[in-house]
Amino acid sequence: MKVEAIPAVQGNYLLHNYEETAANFDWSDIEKEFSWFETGKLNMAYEAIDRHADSDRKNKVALYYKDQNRSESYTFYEMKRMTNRAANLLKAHSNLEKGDRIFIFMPRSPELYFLMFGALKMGLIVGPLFEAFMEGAIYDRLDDSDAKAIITTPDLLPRVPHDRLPHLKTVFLVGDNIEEDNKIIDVHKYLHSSSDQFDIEWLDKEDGLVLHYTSGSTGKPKGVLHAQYAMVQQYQTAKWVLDLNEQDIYWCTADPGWVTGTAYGVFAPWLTGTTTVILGGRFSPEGWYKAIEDFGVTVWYSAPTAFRMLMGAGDALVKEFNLSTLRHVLSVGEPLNPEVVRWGMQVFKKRIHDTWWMTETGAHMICNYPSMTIKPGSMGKPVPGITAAIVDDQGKELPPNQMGNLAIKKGWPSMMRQIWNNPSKYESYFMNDEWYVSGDSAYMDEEGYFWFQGRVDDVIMTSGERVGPFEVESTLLEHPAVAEAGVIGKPDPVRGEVIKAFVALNEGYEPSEELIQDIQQFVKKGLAAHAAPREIEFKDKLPKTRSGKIMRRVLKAWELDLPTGDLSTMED
Ligand code: 6R9
Repeated sequence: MKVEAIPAVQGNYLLHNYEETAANFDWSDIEKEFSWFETGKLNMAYEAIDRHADSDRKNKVALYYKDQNRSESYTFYEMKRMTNRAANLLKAHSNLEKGDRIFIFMPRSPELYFLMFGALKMGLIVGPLFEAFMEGAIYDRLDDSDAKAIITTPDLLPRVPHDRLPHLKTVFLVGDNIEEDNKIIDVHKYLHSSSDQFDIEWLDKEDGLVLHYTSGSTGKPKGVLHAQYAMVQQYQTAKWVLDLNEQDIYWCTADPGWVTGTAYGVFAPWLTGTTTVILGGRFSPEGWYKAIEDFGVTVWYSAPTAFRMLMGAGDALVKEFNLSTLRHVLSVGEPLNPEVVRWGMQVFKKRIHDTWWMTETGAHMICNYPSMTIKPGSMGKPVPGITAAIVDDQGKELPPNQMGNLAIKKGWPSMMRQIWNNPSKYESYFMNDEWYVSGDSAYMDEEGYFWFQGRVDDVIMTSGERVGPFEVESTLLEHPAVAEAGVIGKPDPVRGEVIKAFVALNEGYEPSEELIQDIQQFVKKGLAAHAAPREIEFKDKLPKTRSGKIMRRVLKAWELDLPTGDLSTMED
């Protein structure tokens, strides 16, 4: 089902001529915009906070924080002071040194960000964790990285197996009535009395920044290490892709446990001195629309699952809020179905700009820009300075419209620098020392737009036809009864594989044989006969990661009675 292209937006966007910029751009030009251009000595926390606090942005709001109990704001100057206090506290109550790993395992709150940037000021490598992780997931990550400290809350403390982690010397606890001992430090006891002056640890460009663990299809989660230098690309894409300027109020809905919540939750907006909204607590459509209205959000970055949930909450709800400040809307994390883009045009009168990148890439790679036509269903074009291609299994570039491996020419600023403790895993990402191979399959059309097809191992072969599960899922979602869909290939003696769909229904629909047939007909008509699922199974909910990706490998494991592998990133 083709959706019409959506023309470029007229206005003051920062990447006004994609072709011209892409032809002439060199990343090293951007280094000039940083305070460290001459010295080469840098620190993310300085660039993101102190630099603005020491400028005429001093009293500009850096952070609006809101949850059920708190509603607070902090200027860049206040952030500088609070992060200095946090750095002093961490330093005084531990033996942490530059390059040591410290994990953060707590719900969103201003303290999380004070402590995170305080740790960065000390030159520590920060490992953010999802709040819903259980003991096994925490153990794997802290053990693999020999973490020396963790920041957590009394509620979450029982899930930190500190007795089994010999390197873990200090547990910083953020809460009330805390009993300290030789390991446990009460953060609130010292935070406000610590000095608000701190000597930042100056680092080299290649020194560590964050360590994000991410799950592959097999084995234990792997630790993706990013370097300080990632800031070059995070800064520039904040301008080109997020289109952030001085007046913006920016809201990224991602949790800091996910790379989106660090790179684009705080680093990118603060590197550009932009006011950032952080909303704590649980998702609710009302709460989210209200946040846009209350803060006057102008740039909003979220994910397809969230947009689909908002879609499910109905268009009438949107009308109860004043969302007129919204100027630019973006999405990341999984395929943005054309249906969702069309809905965005209807209800927000805004284009939703898809962006493709990965934990390993550290920043945006392939995106839609305000100055460019959007082809709904496409991820857009490479960020200027990035070379993307579709290559075959030998690393040879394929012509337009052929499906293959989505690859990026090695050596962009925010590229991961290590898989922690696992050099051979790191090497396995690269082909011929030239291409980083993403593990996604895609094709590029004649106009240079990239189209996502699936994870390489998710591609379905049925009766000799290659079918991308995403296309089938997108078509399924256009059926009025379907709220969520996950599609896998099921081994079949005749056809190689047949297509099986797992479907969660919208309210008001009940599973039935008629409905199965109706949905099958719908896909046959909308997409292709060979792409229609032979089997449809109804589920109340589909297995998803915390960042909203449908876990097809779990669906497949259910189907084939196989072990499901590492589930630490799965939603409850
Ligand atoms: C930032 C982030 C990376 C994987 C990636 C791909 C999927 C991300 C997407 C997308 C289709 C998009 N993905 N963005 N698929 N369209 N715009 O998501 O990092 O959690 O490491 O996931 O997510 O499969 O390979 P991460």
